[in-house]
Amino acid sequence: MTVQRRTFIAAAAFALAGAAFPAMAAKPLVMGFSQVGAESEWRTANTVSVKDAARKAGINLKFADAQQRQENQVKAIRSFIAQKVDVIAFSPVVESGWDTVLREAKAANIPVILTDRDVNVADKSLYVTLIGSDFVEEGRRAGRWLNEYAKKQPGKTFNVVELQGTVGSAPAIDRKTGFEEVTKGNAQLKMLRTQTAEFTRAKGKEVMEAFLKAHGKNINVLYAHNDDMAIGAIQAIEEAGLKPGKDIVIVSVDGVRGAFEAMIQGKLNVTVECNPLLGPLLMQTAKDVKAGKQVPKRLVVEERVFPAEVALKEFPNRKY
Ligand code: GYE
Repeated sequence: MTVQRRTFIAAAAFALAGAAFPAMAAKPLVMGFSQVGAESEWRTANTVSVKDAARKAGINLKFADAQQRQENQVKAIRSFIAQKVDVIAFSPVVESGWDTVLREAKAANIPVILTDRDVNVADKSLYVTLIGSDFVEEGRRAGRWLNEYAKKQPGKTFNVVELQGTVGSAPAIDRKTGFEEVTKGNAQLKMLRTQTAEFTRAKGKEVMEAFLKAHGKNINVLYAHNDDMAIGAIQAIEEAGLKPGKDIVIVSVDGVRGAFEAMIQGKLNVTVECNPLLGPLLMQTAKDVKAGKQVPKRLVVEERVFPAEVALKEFPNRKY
């Protein structure tokens, strides 16, 4: 037997043992993950993705749900530091207020990976990378769709209302920015009202009811920063005796199943995709970081726009 062949067999045997007994091959990596909460269909899909991917990657996941509160996230991160986890990952509920706790993680030599939402810190070395979507681009895509829609009815003006996500969160800030950037020069569009509905169905319904009370049939378009708020608003619109998707054109973001169902029923006009299936990339990145590999500061996921016309055809392909 040649040396090469012997080395090959030894390596294969080692790989096999590693596959069969991962615990013997290496101590499993421990990840502390602080999730925002369970405010939307998107978030639920994201949580499932993270948990599944951790299991498949043999990563020991310590999962904490912050119920949409920053103070809970800070507490969870401090507890991960105290437990000396290998990696901390979290989806920050809001952008600001993270410097102190992230400095504590850095002092403890624990790398931090951001998923989904960005933070606003002066010292970018406080986290390794951000894995997630380009929310400004999502806002632009929503705005571009509306520009095209308005263009088909020249001379008509459209009164727009906006349901914003959680105040101070990256997706709410960026989806507003991107949308404004592409629609501000459009004389056909007039922003009537904009208010937060915290990314939830219940609030989406409540705030839309208030909009309808104040402006009634004068509202032509709703731009919702996520599908859940749009779905809540659809209920309010129907209860007010109007037809969602027709009397009021609705543009939203995420691309969850509920949005496809609403589009198939003709109640939602378009959804801009935001991919929640970040688990596998997160686990791979955590392993790379622990192995000392360089990872890019920003990992952006690919996304599309789904108008109602393609909803029926695309529905069976949706994974969340
Ligand atoms: O769009 C919304 C969720 O941060 C991208 O949070 C995420 C957003 C998502 O509550 O539905």
